[in-house]
Amino acid sequence: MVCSPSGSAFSHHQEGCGVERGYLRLVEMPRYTLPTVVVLQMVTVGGFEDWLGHTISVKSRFCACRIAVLEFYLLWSSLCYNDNEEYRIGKIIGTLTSSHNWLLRTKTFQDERYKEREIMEQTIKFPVVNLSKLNGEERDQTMALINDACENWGFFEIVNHGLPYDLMDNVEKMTKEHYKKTMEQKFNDMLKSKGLEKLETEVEDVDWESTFYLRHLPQSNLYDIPDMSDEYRTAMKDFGKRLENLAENLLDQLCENLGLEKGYLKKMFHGTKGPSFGTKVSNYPPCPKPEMIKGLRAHTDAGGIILLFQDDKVSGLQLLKDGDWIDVPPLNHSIVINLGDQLEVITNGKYKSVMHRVVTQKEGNRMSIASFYNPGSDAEISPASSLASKETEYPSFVFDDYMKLYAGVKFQPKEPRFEAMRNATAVTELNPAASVETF
Ligand SMILES: O=C(O)CCC(=O)C(=O)O
Ligand SMILES: [Fe+2]
Repeated sequence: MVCSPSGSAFSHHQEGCGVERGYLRLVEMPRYTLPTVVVLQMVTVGGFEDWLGHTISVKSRFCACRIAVLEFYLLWSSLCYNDNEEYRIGKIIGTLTSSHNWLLRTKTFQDERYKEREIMEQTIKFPVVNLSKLNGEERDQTMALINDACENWGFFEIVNHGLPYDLMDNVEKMTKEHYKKTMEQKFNDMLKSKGLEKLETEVEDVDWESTFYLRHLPQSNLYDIPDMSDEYRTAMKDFGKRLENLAENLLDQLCENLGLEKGYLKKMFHGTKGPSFGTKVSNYPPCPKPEMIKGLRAHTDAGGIILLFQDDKVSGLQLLKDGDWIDVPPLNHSIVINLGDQLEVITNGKYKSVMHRVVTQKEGNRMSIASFYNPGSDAEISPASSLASKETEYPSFVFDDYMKLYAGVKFQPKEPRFEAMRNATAVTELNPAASVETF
Protein backbone atom coordinates (compact mmCIF):
# COMPACT_ATOMS: atom_id res chain seq x y z
CA MET A 1 0.00 0.00 0.00
CA VAL A 2 1.24 3.42 -0.87
CA CYS A 3 2.26 5.09 2.32
CA SER A 4 1.56 8.61 1.33
CA PRO A 5 0.85 10.66 -1.69
CA SER A 6 4.14 11.68 -3.15
CA GLY A 7 5.37 13.76 -5.97
CA SER A 8 7.12 17.04 -6.25
CA ALA A 9 4.13 18.99 -5.08
CA PHE A 10 3.60 16.86 -2.05
CA SER A 11 6.90 16.36 -0.42
CA HIS A 12 6.79 14.02 2.46
CA HIS A 13 9.21 15.85 4.66
CA GLN A 14 12.01 13.98 5.99
CA GLU A 15 13.77 14.31 9.23
CA GLY A 16 16.74 16.52 9.01
CA CYS A 17 15.41 18.76 6.30
CA GLY A 18 14.06 21.34 8.68
CA VAL A 19 10.42 20.28 8.60
CA GLU A 20 8.90 18.57 11.54
CA ARG A 21 8.16 14.92 11.00
CA GLY A 22 4.48 14.35 10.51
CA TYR A 23 3.76 17.10 8.06
CA LEU A 24 2.94 17.01 4.41
CA ARG A 25 3.40 20.30 2.70
CA LEU A 26 1.54 21.16 -0.41
CA VAL A 27 3.99 23.52 -1.97
CA GLU A 28 2.65 26.78 -3.28
CA MET A 29 2.16 26.30 -6.98
CA PRO A 30 2.55 29.47 -8.95
CA ARG A 31 -0.49 28.83 -11.11
CA TYR A 32 -2.85 28.19 -8.26
CA THR A 33 -2.20 30.68 -5.55
CA LEU A 34 -5.67 30.85 -4.03
CA PRO A 35 -5.00 28.86 -0.91
CA THR A 36 -1.43 30.20 -0.87
CA VAL A 37 -0.02 27.38 1.16
CA VAL A 38 -1.93 24.37 2.34
CA VAL A 39 -0.33 22.35 5.04
CA LEU A 40 -1.55 18.87 5.64
CA GLN A 41 -0.76 17.67 9.08
CA MET A 42 -0.88 13.98 9.58
CA VAL A 43 -2.39 13.29 12.92
CA THR A 44 -0.48 10.10 13.25
CA VAL A 45 2.67 9.05 11.55
CA GLY A 46 3.18 5.55 10.29
CA GLY A 47 2.01 3.29 7.50
CA PHE A 48 -1.00 4.32 5.52
CA GLU A 49 -3.24 1.83 7.32
CA ASP A 50 -2.42 3.63 10.54
CA TRP A 51 -3.73 6.81 9.07
CA LEU A 52 -7.10 5.39 8.09
CA GLY A 53 -9.84 6.41 10.44
CA HIS A 54 -7.97 9.54 11.34
CA THR A 55 -8.50 12.99 10.09
CA ILE A 56 -5.90 15.43 8.94
CA SER A 57 -6.10 19.13 9.37
CA VAL A 58 -5.87 21.29 6.33
CA LYS A 59 -4.73 24.80 6.92
CA SER A 60 -4.77 27.65 4.51
CA ARG A 61 -5.01 31.33 5.03
CA PHE A 62 -8.76 31.00 4.63
CA CYS A 63 -9.60 28.18 6.90
CA ALA A 64 -8.50 25.41 9.08
CA CYS A 65 -10.59 22.31 8.76
CA ARG A 66 -10.39 18.58 8.87
CA ILE A 67 -10.82 15.94 6.24
CA ALA A 68 -10.82 12.18 6.67
CA VAL A 69 -7.57 10.64 5.55
CA LEU A 70 -9.48 8.08 3.56
CA GLU A 71 -11.37 10.76 1.72
CA PHE A 72 -8.21 12.64 0.95
CA TYR A 73 -6.52 9.46 -0.18
CA LEU A 74 -9.37 8.63 -2.55
CA LEU A 75 -9.17 12.07 -4.03
CA TRP A 76 -5.44 11.81 -4.43
CA SER A 77 -5.46 8.31 -5.85
CA SER A 78 -8.01 9.26 -8.47
CA LEU A 79 -5.49 11.75 -9.73
CA CYS A 80 -2.02 10.49 -9.10
CA TYR A 81 -1.83 8.48 -12.32
CA ASN A 82 -2.45 11.55 -14.38
CA ASP A 83 0.92 12.61 -15.71
CA ASN A 84 0.05 16.24 -15.85
CA GLU A 85 1.25 17.56 -12.53
CA GLU A 86 -0.36 20.95 -12.96
CA TYR A 87 -3.68 19.26 -13.58
CA ARG A 88 -3.32 17.13 -10.43
CA ILE A 89 -2.41 20.03 -8.23
CA GLY A 90 -5.14 22.20 -9.74
CA LYS A 91 -7.70 19.50 -9.14
CA ILE A 92 -6.68 19.06 -5.53
CA ILE A 93 -6.58 22.72 -4.74
CA GLY A 94 -9.83 23.13 -6.62
CA THR A 95 -11.44 20.43 -4.55
CA LEU A 96 -10.06 21.75 -1.30
CA THR A 97 -11.09 25.32 -1.97
CA SER A 98 -13.91 25.49 -4.48
CA SER A 99 -16.36 22.84 -3.57
CA HIS A 100 -19.33 23.50 -1.41
CA ASN A 101 -19.78 19.79 -1.07
CA TRP A 102 -16.36 19.43 0.29
CA LEU A 103 -17.01 22.16 2.79
CA LEU A 104 -20.20 20.47 3.83
CA ARG A 105 -18.53 17.11 4.13
CA THR A 106 -15.77 18.62 6.17
CA LYS A 107 -16.25 17.57 9.74
CA THR A 108 -15.64 20.53 11.95
CA PHE A 109 -14.27 24.00 11.86
CA GLN A 110 -12.65 25.24 14.96
CA ASP A 111 -14.85 27.91 16.51
CA GLU A 112 -12.22 30.57 16.35
CA ARG A 113 -11.96 29.90 12.62
CA TYR A 114 -15.61 30.69 12.06
CA LYS A 115 -14.96 34.11 10.54
CA GLU A 116 -12.31 32.70 8.24
CA ARG A 117 -14.76 30.05 7.15
CA GLU A 118 -17.36 32.70 6.33
CA ILE A 119 -14.84 34.60 4.26
CA MET A 120 -13.78 31.46 2.49
CA GLU A 121 -17.37 30.60 1.71
CA GLN A 122 -17.84 34.03 0.17
CA THR A 123 -14.65 33.56 -1.84
CA ILE A 124 -15.82 30.32 -3.31
CA LYS A 125 -19.15 31.89 -4.21
CA PHE A 126 -17.44 34.66 -6.16
CA PRO A 127 -19.43 34.74 -9.43
CA VAL A 128 -17.67 33.25 -12.41
CA VAL A 129 -19.61 33.58 -15.65
CA ASN A 130 -19.00 31.37 -18.66
CA LEU A 131 -19.80 33.86 -21.40
CA SER A 132 -19.98 31.21 -24.12
CA LYS A 133 -23.17 29.99 -22.46
CA LEU A 134 -24.90 33.14 -23.63
CA ASN A 135 -25.10 31.47 -27.03
CA GLY A 136 -26.70 28.26 -25.85
CA GLU A 137 -29.41 26.64 -23.83
CA GLU A 138 -28.17 28.11 -20.58
CA ARG A 139 -28.54 31.69 -21.72
CA ASP A 140 -31.25 32.59 -19.18
CA GLN A 141 -29.32 31.20 -16.22
CA THR A 142 -26.20 32.98 -17.40
CA MET A 143 -28.00 36.31 -17.74
CA ALA A 144 -29.47 35.76 -14.27
CA LEU A 145 -25.99 35.07 -12.89
CA ILE A 146 -24.72 38.33 -14.39
CA ASN A 147 -27.67 40.20 -12.93
CA ASP A 148 -27.13 38.69 -9.51
CA ALA A 149 -23.44 39.56 -9.67
CA CYS A 150 -24.23 43.16 -10.61
CA GLU A 151 -26.80 43.49 -7.83
CA ASN A 152 -24.94 41.74 -5.05
CA TRP A 153 -21.24 41.87 -5.83
CA GLY A 154 -20.50 44.73 -8.24
CA PHE A 155 -17.93 42.26 -9.55
CA PHE A 156 -17.77 39.05 -11.56
CA GLU A 157 -15.18 37.11 -13.45
CA ILE A 158 -15.74 36.00 -17.05
CA VAL A 159 -14.29 32.99 -18.83
CA ASN A 160 -14.72 31.94 -22.47
CA HIS A 161 -15.03 35.60 -23.33
CA GLY A 162 -13.64 35.22 -26.83
CA LEU A 163 -10.29 36.98 -26.32
CA PRO A 164 -7.59 34.80 -27.87
CA TYR A 165 -5.46 33.18 -25.18
CA ASP A 166 -2.27 33.62 -27.16
CA LEU A 167 -2.92 37.37 -27.31
CA MET A 168 -3.47 37.43 -23.54
CA ASP A 169 -0.28 35.43 -22.96
CA ASN A 170 1.63 37.74 -25.23
CA VAL A 171 0.31 40.87 -23.52
CA GLU A 172 1.22 39.41 -20.13
CA LYS A 173 4.71 38.44 -21.22
CA MET A 174 5.43 41.80 -22.82
CA THR A 175 3.98 43.75 -19.89
CA LYS A 176 6.26 41.88 -17.51
CA GLU A 177 9.27 42.43 -19.75
CA HIS A 178 8.40 46.10 -20.12
CA TYR A 179 8.22 46.47 -16.34
CA LYS A 180 11.63 44.87 -15.84
CA LYS A 181 13.20 46.91 -18.58
CA THR A 182 11.73 50.34 -18.09
CA MET A 183 9.75 50.59 -14.84
CA GLU A 184 11.45 48.57 -12.12
CA GLN A 185 14.33 50.97 -11.59
CA LYS A 186 11.93 53.93 -11.45
CA PHE A 187 9.87 52.12 -8.84
CA ASN A 188 12.93 51.46 -6.70
CA ASP A 189 13.99 55.10 -7.06
CA MET A 190 10.50 56.15 -5.96
CA LEU A 191 10.81 53.97 -2.85
CA LYS A 192 14.06 55.68 -2.03
CA SER A 193 12.83 59.18 -2.65
CA LYS A 194 9.71 58.62 -0.55
CA GLY A 195 11.63 56.87 2.21
CA LEU A 196 9.59 53.70 1.79
CA GLU A 197 12.41 51.18 1.92
CA LYS A 198 12.14 50.48 5.64
CA LEU A 199 8.36 50.75 6.11
CA GLU A 200 8.53 51.12 9.87
CA THR A 201 5.07 52.63 10.26
CA GLU A 202 1.86 52.19 8.33
CA VAL A 203 1.75 54.27 5.13
CA GLU A 204 -1.67 55.57 4.14
CA ASP A 205 -1.03 58.11 1.45
CA VAL A 206 1.02 56.16 -1.12
CA ASP A 207 0.33 53.01 -3.10
CA TRP A 208 2.89 50.28 -3.64
CA GLU A 209 2.35 50.12 -7.40
CA SER A 210 4.10 50.97 -10.63
CA THR A 211 1.77 52.11 -13.39
CA PHE A 212 1.41 53.73 -16.77
CA TYR A 213 -1.69 54.70 -18.70
CA LEU A 214 -2.76 54.11 -22.27
CA ARG A 215 -5.69 55.96 -23.78
CA HIS A 216 -7.56 54.31 -26.64
CA LEU A 217 -10.64 56.55 -27.03
CA PRO A 218 -11.58 59.18 -27.96
CA GLN A 219 -8.01 59.52 -29.29
CA SER A 220 -5.29 56.98 -28.83
CA ASN A 221 -2.03 58.03 -27.19
CA LEU A 222 -0.45 54.63 -27.79
CA TYR A 223 2.28 56.04 -29.99
CA ASP A 224 3.14 58.84 -27.55
CA ILE A 225 4.14 56.50 -24.75
CA PRO A 226 7.92 56.20 -24.56
CA ASP A 227 9.84 52.94 -24.17
CA MET A 228 7.29 50.60 -25.71
CA SER A 229 8.44 48.20 -28.39
CA ASP A 230 6.48 48.19 -31.66
CA GLU A 231 5.45 44.64 -30.90
CA TYR A 232 4.09 45.66 -27.49
CA ARG A 233 2.19 48.61 -28.97
CA THR A 234 0.62 46.38 -31.62
CA ALA A 235 -0.44 43.80 -29.06
CA MET A 236 -1.91 46.46 -26.74
CA LYS A 237 -3.80 48.01 -29.65
CA ASP A 238 -5.34 44.69 -30.60
CA PHE A 239 -6.04 43.87 -26.94
CA GLY A 240 -7.65 47.29 -26.38
CA LYS A 241 -9.90 46.97 -29.42
CA ARG A 242 -11.13 43.55 -28.37
CA LEU A 243 -11.78 44.74 -24.81
CA GLU A 244 -13.70 47.72 -26.16
CA ASN A 245 -15.99 45.37 -28.09
CA LEU A 246 -16.33 43.13 -25.05
CA ALA A 247 -17.23 46.13 -22.87
CA GLU A 248 -19.92 47.23 -25.31
CA ASN A 249 -21.39 43.74 -25.47
CA LEU A 250 -21.41 43.54 -21.69
CA LEU A 251 -23.13 46.92 -21.45
CA ASP A 252 -25.84 45.56 -23.72
CA GLN A 253 -26.21 42.49 -21.53
CA LEU A 254 -26.61 44.82 -18.56
CA CYS A 255 -29.24 46.77 -20.53
CA GLU A 256 -31.16 43.58 -21.19
CA ASN A 257 -31.09 42.65 -17.51
CA LEU A 258 -32.16 46.15 -16.53
CA GLY A 259 -35.04 46.26 -19.01
CA LEU A 260 -33.35 49.10 -20.92
CA GLU A 261 -33.30 49.15 -24.70
CA LYS A 262 -30.22 47.77 -26.42
CA GLY A 263 -27.57 50.45 -26.79
CA TYR A 264 -29.01 52.61 -23.98
CA LEU A 265 -25.85 52.66 -21.87
CA LYS A 266 -23.56 53.08 -24.85
CA LYS A 267 -25.65 56.02 -25.97
CA MET A 268 -25.59 57.65 -22.55
CA PHE A 269 -21.81 57.23 -22.44
CA HIS A 270 -21.39 58.76 -25.89
CA GLY A 271 -21.56 62.52 -25.28
CA THR A 272 -20.39 64.43 -28.35
CA LYS A 273 -17.07 62.62 -28.79
CA GLY A 274 -17.87 59.04 -27.94
CA PRO A 275 -16.90 57.11 -24.81
CA SER A 276 -13.52 57.37 -23.18
CA PHE A 277 -11.64 54.13 -22.96
CA GLY A 278 -8.24 53.68 -21.39
CA THR A 279 -5.97 51.07 -19.87
CA LYS A 280 -3.99 51.32 -16.67
CA VAL A 281 -1.06 48.94 -16.77
CA SER A 282 0.15 48.12 -13.26
CA ASN A 283 2.72 46.05 -11.52
CA TYR A 284 2.69 45.47 -7.79
CA PRO A 285 6.22 44.49 -6.85
CA PRO A 286 6.89 42.28 -3.83
CA CYS A 287 6.72 44.21 -0.59
CA PRO A 288 8.77 43.32 2.50
CA LYS A 289 6.01 44.44 4.92
CA PRO A 290 2.58 43.97 3.35
CA GLU A 291 0.85 44.99 6.58
CA MET A 292 2.33 48.49 6.33
CA ILE A 293 1.15 49.53 2.88
CA LYS A 294 -1.49 48.67 0.27
CA GLY A 295 -0.75 48.01 -3.38
CA LEU A 296 -3.73 50.25 -4.07
CA ARG A 297 -5.87 51.79 -1.36
CA ALA A 298 -9.58 51.02 -1.13
CA HIS A 299 -11.78 52.89 -3.59
CA THR A 300 -14.69 52.51 -5.96
CA ASP A 301 -14.04 53.17 -9.63
CA ALA A 302 -15.53 56.40 -10.95
CA GLY A 303 -16.55 55.35 -14.43
CA GLY A 304 -18.61 52.77 -16.25
CA ILE A 305 -17.45 49.22 -16.64
CA ILE A 306 -13.95 47.97 -15.88
CA LEU A 307 -12.30 44.93 -17.46
CA LEU A 308 -9.30 43.61 -15.60
CA PHE A 309 -6.75 41.15 -16.86
CA GLN A 310 -4.97 40.15 -13.69
CA ASP A 311 -1.98 37.99 -12.95
CA ASP A 312 -2.99 34.37 -12.57
CA LYS A 313 -0.06 33.58 -10.31
CA VAL A 314 0.10 36.38 -7.78
CA SER A 315 -3.14 37.43 -6.10
CA GLY A 316 -3.92 40.69 -4.32
CA LEU A 317 -7.22 42.16 -5.50
CA GLN A 318 -9.92 42.17 -2.81
CA LEU A 319 -13.44 43.51 -2.71
CA LEU A 320 -15.47 44.55 0.29
CA LYS A 321 -18.55 42.39 0.80
CA ASP A 322 -20.75 42.60 3.87
CA GLY A 323 -17.89 44.10 5.83
CA ASP A 324 -15.27 41.52 4.84
CA TRP A 325 -12.44 41.77 2.34
CA ILE A 326 -12.90 38.93 -0.14
CA ASP A 327 -10.17 37.81 -2.53
CA VAL A 328 -10.92 38.01 -6.23
CA PRO A 329 -9.50 34.66 -7.23
CA PRO A 330 -6.82 34.60 -9.92
CA LEU A 331 -8.05 32.42 -12.75
CA ASN A 332 -6.02 31.72 -15.82
CA HIS A 333 -7.21 33.63 -18.91
CA SER A 334 -10.19 35.16 -17.17
CA ILE A 335 -11.24 38.79 -17.17
CA VAL A 336 -12.56 40.38 -13.97
CA ILE A 337 -15.44 42.80 -14.51
CA ASN A 338 -16.53 45.47 -12.08
CA LEU A 339 -18.96 48.34 -12.15
CA GLY A 340 -18.08 51.96 -11.57
CA ASP A 341 -19.99 54.80 -9.89
CA GLN A 342 -21.69 55.86 -13.16
CA LEU A 343 -23.53 52.57 -13.43
CA GLU A 344 -24.73 52.98 -9.89
CA VAL A 345 -26.09 56.41 -10.78
CA ILE A 346 -27.71 55.34 -14.06
CA THR A 347 -29.35 52.31 -12.46
CA ASN A 348 -30.44 54.48 -9.56
CA GLY A 349 -28.64 52.19 -7.15
CA LYS A 350 -29.99 48.89 -8.50
CA TYR A 351 -26.39 48.05 -9.32
CA LYS A 352 -23.63 49.28 -7.06
CA SER A 353 -19.99 50.16 -7.47
CA VAL A 354 -18.10 48.22 -4.81
CA MET A 355 -15.04 49.14 -2.75
CA HIS A 356 -11.93 47.21 -3.73
CA ARG A 357 -8.24 47.37 -2.97
CA VAL A 358 -5.01 45.61 -3.81
CA VAL A 359 -2.97 44.11 -0.99
CA THR A 360 0.75 43.69 -1.37
CA GLN A 361 2.47 40.35 -1.24
CA LYS A 362 5.82 39.41 0.17
CA GLU A 363 6.63 37.35 -2.86
CA GLY A 364 5.92 37.69 -6.53
CA ASN A 365 5.32 40.64 -8.77
CA ARG A 366 1.62 41.03 -9.59
CA MET A 367 0.64 42.31 -13.02
CA SER A 368 -2.73 43.85 -13.64
CA ILE A 369 -4.11 45.50 -16.75
CA ALA A 370 -7.30 47.41 -15.98
CA SER A 371 -9.30 48.85 -18.87
CA PHE A 372 -11.89 51.49 -18.07
CA TYR A 373 -14.84 51.96 -20.42
CA ASN A 374 -16.21 55.30 -19.28
CA PRO A 375 -18.58 58.01 -20.47
CA GLY A 376 -17.14 60.71 -22.70
CA SER A 377 -16.12 63.86 -20.83
CA ASP A 378 -19.25 65.84 -21.81
CA ALA A 379 -21.69 62.93 -21.50
CA GLU A 380 -24.72 63.77 -19.39
CA ILE A 381 -25.29 61.13 -16.77
CA SER A 382 -28.57 60.61 -14.98
CA PRO A 383 -30.66 57.78 -13.58
CA ALA A 384 -32.57 55.96 -16.34
CA SER A 385 -36.15 57.16 -16.14
CA SER A 386 -37.53 53.62 -16.01
CA LEU A 387 -35.35 52.92 -12.97
CA ALA A 388 -35.78 56.22 -11.22
CA SER A 389 -38.09 56.27 -8.28
CA LYS A 390 -40.38 59.20 -7.57
CA GLU A 391 -37.80 60.71 -5.35
CA THR A 392 -34.76 60.02 -7.44
CA GLU A 393 -31.92 59.40 -5.07
CA TYR A 394 -29.08 59.79 -7.48
CA PRO A 395 -27.90 63.03 -9.07
CA SER A 396 -27.60 64.07 -12.72
CA PHE A 397 -24.40 65.73 -13.94
CA VAL A 398 -21.83 66.01 -16.70
CA PHE A 399 -19.29 63.21 -16.36
CA ASP A 400 -16.26 65.49 -16.43
CA ASP A 401 -17.56 67.38 -13.40
CA TYR A 402 -17.79 64.11 -11.53
CA MET A 403 -14.22 63.22 -12.54
CA LYS A 404 -12.87 66.57 -11.35
CA LEU A 405 -14.34 65.85 -7.96
CA TYR A 406 -13.29 62.19 -7.95
CA ALA A 407 -9.66 62.97 -8.74
CA GLY A 408 -9.25 64.51 -5.31
CA VAL A 409 -11.37 62.15 -3.24
CA LYS A 410 -10.88 58.78 -4.93
CA PHE A 411 -9.95 57.04 -1.69
CA GLN A 412 -12.91 58.35 0.23
CA PRO A 413 -16.40 56.82 0.31
CA LYS A 414 -18.54 57.46 -2.76
CA GLU A 415 -21.71 58.63 -0.97
CA PRO A 416 -20.43 62.17 -0.24
CA ARG A 417 -19.50 62.42 -3.92
CA PHE A 418 -23.06 61.66 -4.96
CA GLU A 419 -24.28 64.08 -2.34
CA ALA A 420 -21.92 66.77 -3.58
CA MET A 421 -23.01 66.27 -7.18
CA ARG A 422 -26.63 66.58 -6.08
CA ASN A 423 -25.76 69.92 -4.64
CA ALA A 424 -23.09 71.27 -6.95
CA THR A 425 -22.14 74.02 -4.56
CA ALA A 426 -21.07 71.40 -2.03
CA VAL A 427 -18.34 70.12 -4.36
CA THR A 428 -15.74 72.40 -2.89
CA GLU A 429 -16.73 71.42 0.64
CA LEU A 430 -15.30 67.96 0.05
CA ASN A 431 -11.93 69.66 0.07
CA PRO A 432 -10.21 67.56 -2.58
CA ALA A 433 -6.76 66.40 -1.59
CA ALA A 434 -3.91 66.07 -4.04
CA SER A 435 -5.23 65.00 -7.38
CA VAL A 436 -4.64 61.47 -8.59
CA GLU A 437 -4.24 60.43 -12.17
CA THR A 438 -7.17 58.25 -12.97
CA PHE A 439 -9.68 57.38 -15.64
O1 LIG B 1 -4.88 46.17 -10.05
C1 LIG B 1 -5.98 45.77 -9.74
O2 LIG B 1 -6.23 44.60 -9.56
C2 LIG B 1 -7.10 46.75 -9.52
C3 LIG B 1 -6.80 48.10 -10.03
C4 LIG B 1 -7.87 49.06 -9.69
O3 LIG B 1 -8.76 48.77 -8.93
C5 LIG B 1 -7.85 50.39 -10.27
O4 LIG B 1 -6.87 50.77 -10.89
O5 LIG B 1 -8.84 51.12 -10.12
FE1 LIG C 1 -10.35 50.16 -9.14
